[in-house]
Amino acid sequence: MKLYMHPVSTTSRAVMMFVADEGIAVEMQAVDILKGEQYQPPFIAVNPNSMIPVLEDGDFRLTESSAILKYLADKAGSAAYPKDLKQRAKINEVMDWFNSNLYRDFGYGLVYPQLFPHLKRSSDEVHAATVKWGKEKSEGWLKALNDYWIGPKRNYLCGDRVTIADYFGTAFTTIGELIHCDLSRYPNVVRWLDTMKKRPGYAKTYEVFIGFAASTQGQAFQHI
Ligand SMILES: N[C@@H](CCC(=O)N[C@@H](CS)C(=O)NCC(=O)O)C(=O)O
Repeated sequence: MKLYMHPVSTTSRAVMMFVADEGIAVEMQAVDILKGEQYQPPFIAVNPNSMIPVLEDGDFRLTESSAILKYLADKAGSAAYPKDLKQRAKINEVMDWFNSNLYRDFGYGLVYPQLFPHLKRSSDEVHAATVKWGKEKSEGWLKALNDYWIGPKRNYLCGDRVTIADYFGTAFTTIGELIHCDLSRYPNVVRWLDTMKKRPGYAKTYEVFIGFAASTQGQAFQHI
């Protein structure tokens, strides 16, 4: 199998860390999204959406990080995506929550427009309003993540065992590190991230991401 990815990409990191932890044999094919390789014809032929990650398994091709994680977990028979209907439904629920709520406002609202020139808005006024909206909405989602989805008792999002939702959610929640967010007012989130960062696949998967975050230190960001 082959994964089109970039080590800084949020949605790639979700899949990469799971693959690393589970020891799934996947060849990594980097797509330089920081230089616009996703908009060039060779990659558009792979994914007309110009986005990573993309998984290839023989002639089977799959986009969407959530779908890729579920496919890989099922293919590997991983305990991180149990077959029980209700357990699985709760994992799907929280993954949908991250993908549609937190990612939209934290990633595409607050963080990405401040970091990536092609996502900066066309006027200063629109840009500032986008970032302000993203910040306010992200604060609400992070509070929900802290108080409801994780809460004071759970070690992982869906109970006491790691699931694919945790790999997915970790990738999205760590986006804030790129603009040096301080999540200390969300202690359950910090505790859960600390737990995830102790997993075997974290250091290798996040190495380039951590370096990228270090390179933005000292820049003036609107952040939490
Ligand atoms: N819904 C997609 C979103 C993928 C996505 O946002 N990918 C980003 C990297 S994290 C990307 O490829 N961005 C390219 C661009 O913005 O030009 C998924 O979950 O896979």
